[in-house]
Amino acid sequence: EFIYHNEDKAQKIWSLMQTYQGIDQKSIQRSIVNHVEYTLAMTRFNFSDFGCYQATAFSLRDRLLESWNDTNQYFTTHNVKRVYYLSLEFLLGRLMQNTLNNINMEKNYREALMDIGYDLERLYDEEVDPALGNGGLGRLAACFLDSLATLEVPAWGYGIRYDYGIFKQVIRDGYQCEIPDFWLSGGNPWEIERPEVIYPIRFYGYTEKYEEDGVERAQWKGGEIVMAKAYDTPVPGYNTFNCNNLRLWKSLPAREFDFQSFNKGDYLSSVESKQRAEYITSVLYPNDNSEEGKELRLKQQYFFCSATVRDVIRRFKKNNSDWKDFPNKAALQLNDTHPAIAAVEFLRILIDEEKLDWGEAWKILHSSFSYTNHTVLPEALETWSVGLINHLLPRHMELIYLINHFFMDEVAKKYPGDYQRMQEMSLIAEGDDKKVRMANLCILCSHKVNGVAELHTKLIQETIFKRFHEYFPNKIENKTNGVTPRRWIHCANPKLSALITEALDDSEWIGELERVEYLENFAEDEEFIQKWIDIKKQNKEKLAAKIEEVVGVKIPINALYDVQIKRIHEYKRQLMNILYVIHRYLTIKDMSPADREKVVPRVVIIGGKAAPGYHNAKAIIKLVNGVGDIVNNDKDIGDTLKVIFYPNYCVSAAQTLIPASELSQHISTAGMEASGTSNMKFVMNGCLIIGTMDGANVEISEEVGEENMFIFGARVEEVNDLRNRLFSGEHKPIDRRLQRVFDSILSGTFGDVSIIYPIIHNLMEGKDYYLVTEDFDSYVKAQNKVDDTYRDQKKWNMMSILGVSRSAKFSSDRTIEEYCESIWKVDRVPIPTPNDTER
Ligand code: B1H
Repeated sequence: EFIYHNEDKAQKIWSLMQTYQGIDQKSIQRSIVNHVEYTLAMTRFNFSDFGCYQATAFSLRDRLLESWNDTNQYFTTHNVKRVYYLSLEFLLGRLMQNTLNNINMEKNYREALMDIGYDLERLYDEEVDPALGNGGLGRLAACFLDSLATLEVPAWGYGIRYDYGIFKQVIRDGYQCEIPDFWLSGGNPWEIERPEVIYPIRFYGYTEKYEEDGVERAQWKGGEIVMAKAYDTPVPGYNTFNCNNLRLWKSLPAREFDFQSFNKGDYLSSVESKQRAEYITSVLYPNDNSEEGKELRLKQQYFFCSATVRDVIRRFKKNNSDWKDFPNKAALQLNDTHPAIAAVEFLRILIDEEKLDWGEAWKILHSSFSYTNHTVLPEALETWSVGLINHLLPRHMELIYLINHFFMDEVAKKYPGDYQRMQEMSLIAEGDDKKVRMANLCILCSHKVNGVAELHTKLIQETIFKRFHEYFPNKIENKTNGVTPRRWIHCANPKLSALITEALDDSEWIGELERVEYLENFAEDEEFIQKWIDIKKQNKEKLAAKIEEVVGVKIPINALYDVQIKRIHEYKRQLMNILYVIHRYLTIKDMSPADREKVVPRVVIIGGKAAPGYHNAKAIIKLVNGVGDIVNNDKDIGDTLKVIFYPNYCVSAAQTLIPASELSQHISTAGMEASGTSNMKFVMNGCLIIGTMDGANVEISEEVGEENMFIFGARVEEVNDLRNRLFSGEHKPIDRRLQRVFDSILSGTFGDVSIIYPIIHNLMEGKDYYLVTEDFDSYVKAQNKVDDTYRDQKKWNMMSILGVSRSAKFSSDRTIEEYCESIWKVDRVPIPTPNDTER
């Protein structure tokens, strides 16, 4: 960036660069081949598909860097307000196809590669799937990056460059096994290492108090230092020259030796302590919707927050001198409470290093930070023990106590004598092991807090954050999640994308999903419906081939493809799904051959990872595999039912599964799934939903119409009563069909009983927290309706087309526009596109 301070020098260097990369075939080929030769040092006469993938990725990175540099230069000279999205997870998925489409070069590259003997689609499959996230929360961050760049909002993502992403799941003997995912082994052509962007990060130590100009001040000292080094990944927008950035931090040992041990002659142990530094960013914690409370996790959080806050402040200071301007130049969004410590770090820097007074510092912090809550599950709400924070981050613990002290004073003034309320709102949960409640901290430090779907927001306002909602009535608001139509329609389902473009007679819908509304006019158009059916069929064929390859089971094409893919969790009720499948199997077994002919054939596909320590989730995986083994090999029922556990569900698998699905299941106990986002992706791909009135399903039903979905189950208002009744033993007897399913499981029909026994036993005793037994009857009825509807293909496809045409609300572009408007207060900044002569 510094070279631009000197205009002449910049001009000279630019003239040496001559121009941007050309978009003609020769230029594309030359840049790829140059990378084969000079970057990869492979033989130019015969390079593998993987080599060609790498060289192609490098050539794309070159192009992205042009717009990345221009974008950052422009933002800096115009001193624009930027959004910073802080997240411990970014579940990006593969980048090549998305990059090519966003910069509108897929066709050019396909032809250029074809001409030298390479097939672009095969190269796509060479890319590792970068999986630095667990599930919905991490994928949401990735969709947001795509929309932010597309909407030309100046925005950077900040996170951790884990060496190991989420584990790879393999199934052995029906059990989940976890394989470490060292995703960097083949190199990462999309990132740029920034050895010059490094920050020292302190851990442990002590605070020293001193006086300066009559003011008492504090300074954090001692402890150990670990270095944070930046790695940047360009984030191109769709159909714009703007290119944003994702900056991920890696931990490194500090360069100097620990001279104390060195002088004692203990060279080896001084090197050992350095190696510990590198562990910090080694591995992503593989829990979705639950917290482990491990010291290393807190280290990860502080490590990345400190580096990020310092980086943001450095950028601010380059162009600004008055701290009061900070909130007009930066909006920091906390993706759940995982980066909560960033707020305290920011406060510490303002007070201890920048020497601002408390009032000023608090105001700046509060006007620039905001927080998104993603769950109401108690096991996922983060708390950290006071002892641990005090040990690892002593100064931060002092500041947390100070924040709490001022806040409790305020609450006491407003509600004198209401100790119950003070206890609930305190940042500290009292007890033998005192804990800091990170959500309370985030709410206090933020000017806005948001839930991720209407129902979820209402729930946090009325339950977990009730007191805060009373206290700050305008703080908590809704921002319904969304997904990017670029990856989830255009890339994942190119044939559907082409059909929509043909029907609308232009492709602008990809950047403005509102336009798909027009498809409604085709919902009863026979010719259009036939094309619609053909596309689904081709996608099903592709999936069937994949399943045969990875699972070794041949599945029929003419069956209804029924899919539930998400992390395995009891609240998501994969168990209810498989219990129904067993019921269906037993019912078909009972039938005469003539009646079996009339059954709508189904392929039930279940996929998802269980957290490695989550025994019940693992038991459910084992059961699904056990059912598959029996059903898929039962000659009596033939092709009327197949049950597939799809291993290692991940973003790239979703891109094959979703376009091939006809029915998808979103069947969480009402009130437990904050939003769900795959439900949106399925609707966009013409898949119908069977689901409960939970999370974003509620809003999907408002948009597409309840008559176009299969909604069932207890509503959120009923859940508590039903649960209490079950637990008090007042429940009605188990449904006889369900009892038969239990009996068949317990008799060993589907393999080893011991693992699943406690779960089934509890259900029979009424210990059914997730209301599986309660919702079963209503679920069976909804499933019957699915079959009846599927028999009427015209009706089914009409519902499918209507779903797509009414899915616009669920584009993350809409979500991001709302965040920009009411939380971040940032504007679009389109950067000038280089003109044709420069090209
Ligand atoms: C969601 C998480 C989550 N909510 C803790 N909470 C984690 C909590 O590593 N941890 O400790 C990781 C993840 N993830 C999901 O967020 C919700 O369950 C979905 O309903 C929602 O759609 C998604 C995005 O908002």
